[in-house]
Amino acid sequence: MTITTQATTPIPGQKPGTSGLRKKTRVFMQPGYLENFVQSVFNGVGGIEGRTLVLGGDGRHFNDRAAQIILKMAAAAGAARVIVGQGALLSTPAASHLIRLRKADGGLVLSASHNPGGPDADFGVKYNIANGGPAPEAVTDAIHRASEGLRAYRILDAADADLSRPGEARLGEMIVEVVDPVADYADLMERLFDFDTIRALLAGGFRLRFDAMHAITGPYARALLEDRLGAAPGSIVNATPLPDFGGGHPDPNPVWAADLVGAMTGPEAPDFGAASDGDGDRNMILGRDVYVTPSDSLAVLAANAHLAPGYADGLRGVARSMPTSRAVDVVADALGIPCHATPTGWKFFGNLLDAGQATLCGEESAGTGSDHVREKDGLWAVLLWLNILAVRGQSVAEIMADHWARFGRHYYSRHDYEGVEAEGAARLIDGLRARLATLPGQSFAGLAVTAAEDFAYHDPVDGSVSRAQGVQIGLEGGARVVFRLSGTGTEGATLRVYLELAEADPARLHDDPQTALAPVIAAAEALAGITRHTGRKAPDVIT
Ligand code: G16
Repeated sequence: MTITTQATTPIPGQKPGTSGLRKKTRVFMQPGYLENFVQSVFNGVGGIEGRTLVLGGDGRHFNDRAAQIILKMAAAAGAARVIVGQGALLSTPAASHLIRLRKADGGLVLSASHNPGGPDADFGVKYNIANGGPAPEAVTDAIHRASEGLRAYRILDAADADLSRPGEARLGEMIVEVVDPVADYADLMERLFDFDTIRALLAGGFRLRFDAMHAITGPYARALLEDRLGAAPGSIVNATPLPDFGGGHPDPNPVWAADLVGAMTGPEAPDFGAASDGDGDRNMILGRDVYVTPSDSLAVLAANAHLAPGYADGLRGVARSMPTSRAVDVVADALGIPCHATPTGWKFFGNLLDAGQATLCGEESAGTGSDHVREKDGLWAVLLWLNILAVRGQSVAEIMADHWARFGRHYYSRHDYEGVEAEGAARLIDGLRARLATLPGQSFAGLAVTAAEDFAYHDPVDGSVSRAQGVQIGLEGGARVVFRLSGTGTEGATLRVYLELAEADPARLHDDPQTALAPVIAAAEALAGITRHTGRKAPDVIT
């Protein structure tokens, strides 16, 4: 078998964002585009000769072809072994676990996460490091630099590897090891949670509905919830992964998982509902007639994690992304453990988890996880919720009411303005940045500003500093608004406006969030001029 060295030129924009490189699928399918990026990854990490990598993806359009190209390039680069999920499939948390379990040097995950899939939708490639977590900024910067100087890529001239069944084969000198994508991950879950107690709950008539959104978690949810825990057949819906996610948008929020929200409404609804995203790292939690915001979910999990065997010794600390509500801060205070605030992006949790400074982490963007892997983990959150529900013997609504009564409620919502003109979005953020020093003391729509900053993160473990991570503005009465631009979109800019109001008054714990937040929403518009800068009168997505 021969190795071809293909001359190429740098392709602008191959800079990994919040979570890997995400582009339109057709961009990735252009001759040489994927190859340039993969070679830049290999070069950026100092070469992969003799190394072991993990490879898999969420099954979206181009997943299978991309996997074959990557295998041939890894072989050409001298990798010793690539461990691939059968069919080139692996959920993001399962990939993270496999990297750790097999002590691999890193891994490539093919996914654009919650973005739609298909030839006219999105594709992505993420590189994870040896701890199983997303590449930190130093590594993504090195990859980007490598892409800017790329002159050639190398690829083995060989037939496609057979990824259809578990086993080992050679591709050139490299071993391709195909593994069951589910088994190791399911075993890990069984070690963390009390499966007997959950099994008893489900046998006692507790009904659940898990919506896999035609994405990667279908086979994982079937194996865990139906096969190992005995949930009634049919509890998992949209369980077959499809290359275009059935034409849906595999983002588990009330907008894109509206079917599930509908199914969880009314007296006949199941007791528990959940969904996960394209690559299985996000989650949405629902009870009958109740939606749990991701920020609240993190707080409830932190307050109750000790009820699961894997966390029986308590938590060493918790971490949330800066825009995530401060509900978990209140729990951490009560538990007497540290609470860290990091920039958006799971990669920022890696050091805290490795250093044992945090056990649980979470984000407002429907991500929760722990130190069991180095990614957020949708099914893990579902199982921890089930474990808590089984031990406490209460409904989701009762658990939420208890939680708010004890810790107060943090009303929370995120307003997204998607695909807006990039210049207008940048002007809005820059305009706020320029006025930060003068904002405190001024009032907007009747609310006085108490603090204003452009969030910068000082990593307590490696001392690195990440600046300009979002404009955070404190308002009187325990309110807060954060403005930032998404790092995961593929068209124009997406402006995210995060709105929060802390409420301790027992008489005001059960209002509609948009109503409770109305003054904060008005203040956000007055502060930033959202309509003026984006031309939009209302957000595209409210979560
Ligand atoms: C990714 C990151 C998350 C981040 C989310 C939203 O999630 O891993 O840490 O919170 O994007 O980021 P942004 O606000 O920049 O769009 P995923 O599920 O897409 O990998």
